[in-house]
Amino acid sequence: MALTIGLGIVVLTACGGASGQGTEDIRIVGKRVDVNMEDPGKSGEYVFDPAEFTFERGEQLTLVMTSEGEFHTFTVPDLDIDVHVDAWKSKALTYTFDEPGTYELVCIPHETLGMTGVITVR
Ligand SMILES: [Cu+2]
Repeated sequence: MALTIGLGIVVLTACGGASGQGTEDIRIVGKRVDVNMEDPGKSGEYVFDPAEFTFERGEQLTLVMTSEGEFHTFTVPDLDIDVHVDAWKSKALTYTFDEPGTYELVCIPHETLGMTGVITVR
């Protein structure tokens, strides 16, 4: 498989109804992907579940992020994605990855505690 790494290329961001302000107005566009943001408030450790993602280039996704007992972020620095999720809340991001590559995912407040992940776009 031939993967090219796209550097500095801005990908297409969400079209319409990207991130809901509350838990209730989540709108799913394309394929739903659930991301659990775990912490000692419930599951015991600071992790993304899952922490590794593989997506197809051009595939429209809605990432539904749900936080346990603390504030977390779903941050992909290379793509300028930075979604903030309050404790016990959910937020959705509709997104299409356009550039194949491997992207680092972090939760800003818990990165040093191991709350990181990897997104592969092929
Ligand atoms: Cu976190």
